[in-house]
Amino acid sequence: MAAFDLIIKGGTVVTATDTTTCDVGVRDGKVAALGRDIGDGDREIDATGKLLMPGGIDSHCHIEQVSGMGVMCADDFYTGSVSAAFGGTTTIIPFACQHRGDQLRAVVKDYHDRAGPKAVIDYAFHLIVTDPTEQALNQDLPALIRDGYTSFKVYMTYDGTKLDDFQMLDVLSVARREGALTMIHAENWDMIRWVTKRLIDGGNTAPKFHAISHPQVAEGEATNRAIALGRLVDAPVLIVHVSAEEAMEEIRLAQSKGLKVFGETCPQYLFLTMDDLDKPGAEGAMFCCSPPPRDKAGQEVIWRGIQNGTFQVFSSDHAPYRFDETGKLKAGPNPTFKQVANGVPGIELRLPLLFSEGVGKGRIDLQRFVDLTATAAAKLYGLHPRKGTIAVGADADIAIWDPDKKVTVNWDMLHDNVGYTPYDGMELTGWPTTVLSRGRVVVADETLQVDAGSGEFLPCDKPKSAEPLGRIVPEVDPKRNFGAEILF
Ligand code: DUC
Ligand code: ZN
Ligand code: ZN
Repeated sequence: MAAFDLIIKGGTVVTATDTTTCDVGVRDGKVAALGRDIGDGDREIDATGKLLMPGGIDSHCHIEQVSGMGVMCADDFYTGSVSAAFGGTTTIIPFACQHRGDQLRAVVKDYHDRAGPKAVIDYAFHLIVTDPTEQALNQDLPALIRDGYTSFKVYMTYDGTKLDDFQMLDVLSVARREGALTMIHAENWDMIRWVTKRLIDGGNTAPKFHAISHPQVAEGEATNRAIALGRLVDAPVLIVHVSAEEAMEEIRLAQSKGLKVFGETCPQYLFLTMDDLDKPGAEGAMFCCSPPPRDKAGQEVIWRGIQNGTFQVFSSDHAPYRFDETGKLKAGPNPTFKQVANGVPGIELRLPLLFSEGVGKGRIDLQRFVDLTATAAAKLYGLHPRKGTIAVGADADIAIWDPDKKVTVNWDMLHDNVGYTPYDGMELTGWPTTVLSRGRVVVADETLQVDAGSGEFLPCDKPKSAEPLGRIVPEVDPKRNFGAEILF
């Protein structure tokens, strides 16, 4: 009998800390041994000349979700997870999104019903909380956190999703008490709608004005406020999809003070600019996302944040809408920018883009690449060490990369259901050619090898990232507030 179910021979194993050339033995879906001459497997993969990296974890993607404007994503859990897998991602953490009036428990059940029969790779869920009722705060959230939904996103913007500061504090204090991490969409809604009204009143309705309507100062202000709200109740926060220098600087400053403030950025802020929104007719709608892409200089700023560690995670924020009446053009062939569903696809290209432009161009090393795309997310969201690394005992979620493979991006080669890619024509070097999830070969020879529904739900642990510092601001510290009891 062979020692392993599978052995991957001769590849170079890359983790967030090391690079080693060795064989990988897989048994019962887990990495069982790393080394040379470790034995044989029932199945063998020759990975000579290839890189073995932990399968990516996409910790920010929208799948089979109805947007605030009532538009259904183009990808369901089948196309979304297949597309992720072809791009080297083996775990996704999409959102179970509460719309106002929804009960959180019912929302979670609904997403399980959608994902269970379709996902081909493993998945967890973040919650989106838009309606922090007494029931949600005191019963549903604590119970769901205990059941493995240990992170939630809140919005400071949009009429249908926005929490005010008071509600944010309510949610943050539940997160602190129960051990969950709060992800924050930080943009100042009043600034956005004030500028939007003036743009629309002036007849400036084309998609390109979307970029003008979300000024960088709106992101910077809200990021500053989000951090302050977290500080008041000593709750760690993670600022999602950061696009603007001011926001990045707020995060950096907070980190330099020792606060638990985490940052996420996405491909659209490295590879797109606001000029992409300036296309003929409604075509710019394909690039409308929030926050919007900024300018060339802004891209370099975001690269700096990736290099200096301000950003811990690089997610896709895959928010897929087709360029037709089911998606971007739901309001008609010439929508105002206000009517365009916000979001761009990116679940499949996230890793190849960062590999080619980051590692390939010498901006980051392989360790940073792995950390940004897999390891840090596993740690931040309570999936480590099962996910996010190649180590004995971890799930055998491995992407085997050909670091020299050259690819010119076009939508036909992708596996999502969006119908276009914002990255069309880009020339990339490096591509994941074989992708394993729990030791199962999911993708090989440019073909999907597994069935719909073979992905598993992953309950998340309460992450260390969410543990409070124990450093509440003096005014609410029982030792400094004349004895008043302020319950968090
Ligand atoms: N926020 C997201 O996280 N994704 C898409 C659009 C948005 O506003
Ligand atoms: Zn958002
Ligand atoms: Zn998003």
